[in-house]
Amino acid sequence: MKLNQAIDQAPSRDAFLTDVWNGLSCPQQKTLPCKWLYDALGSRLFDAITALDEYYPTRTETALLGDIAPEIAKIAGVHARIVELGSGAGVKVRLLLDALERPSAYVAVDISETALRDATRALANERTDLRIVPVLADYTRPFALPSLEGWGNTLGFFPGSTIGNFAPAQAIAFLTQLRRQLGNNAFLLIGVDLKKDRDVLERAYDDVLGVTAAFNLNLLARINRELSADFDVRQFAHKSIWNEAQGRIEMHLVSTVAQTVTIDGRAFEFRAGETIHTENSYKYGIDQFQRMAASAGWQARAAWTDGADLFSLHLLQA
Ligand code: AVI
Repeated sequence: MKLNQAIDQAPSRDAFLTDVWNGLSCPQQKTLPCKWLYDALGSRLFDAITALDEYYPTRTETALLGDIAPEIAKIAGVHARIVELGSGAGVKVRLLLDALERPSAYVAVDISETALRDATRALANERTDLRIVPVLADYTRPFALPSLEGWGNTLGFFPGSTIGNFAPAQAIAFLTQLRRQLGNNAFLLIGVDLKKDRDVLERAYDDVLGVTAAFNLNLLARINRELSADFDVRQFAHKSIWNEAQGRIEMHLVSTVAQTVTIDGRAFEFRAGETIHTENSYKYGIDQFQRMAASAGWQARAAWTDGADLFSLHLLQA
């Protein structure tokens, strides 16, 4: 087994507390950064979301990736090393690893320690030939990538349309940072959810089983667990809306009553009906995304969509 020791750049409790205090102090609209949705339970709930009937992105992208992996493998060439941002359960990367000719390394970057450990251990048991480097880090902030010698191409992999969770300006900054980190001539394979019917989108983020609601509400439960807070989670409700003007799904937590919540000794007032904005999920047309990638210095090499035009995969080159 060639599983390296995880490189630990996990965010601290202080960083979490600062984000929560700052986000809940905004007078116009309370907000919380969506990256904090992914503690151990949040990551499991997200995995459950990906299996829901209403949540089309994961199965659509996985099927599309299965179809195009041989094409990607041809372009990436022999001994490529994959760097995956937000590796999660590591399901999709197996399709790439299976298609690539003798991949030399797999660097898995994730913010969730349990997801990273479980996924890389499982993969190391299956792929004894592969060097696997887990990096525990918040990739939305500058972080160090291990230097990997060897002569294969670097193939960045950022599936799932997680790029949609950044505001457009942040997405450009992130893609620029990634281009510098991955290096000259590196490739980036990135999944991007497409614009579509409001109904389909809203159902994908408000499923009948309430899994997405639990995923969203777990953020408050996590704040209670980790930041000595006293949210009464029952007094909040999940809401998702398609914001046509901004081209994004928004997730909110609605305070159903007027209430005061204390977080590590500091009190926050909520009006009845006031919301905490917890996530944006931007959707892009093909050209629109390629223009955004170009302004971050990436060249579009190819783009693929599924038959129903639900989801796209883009291959970019630095
Ligand atoms: C991780 N990310 C791409 C998901 C999305 O679709 O924006 C997160 C998610 N939020 C609710 N459901 C899924």
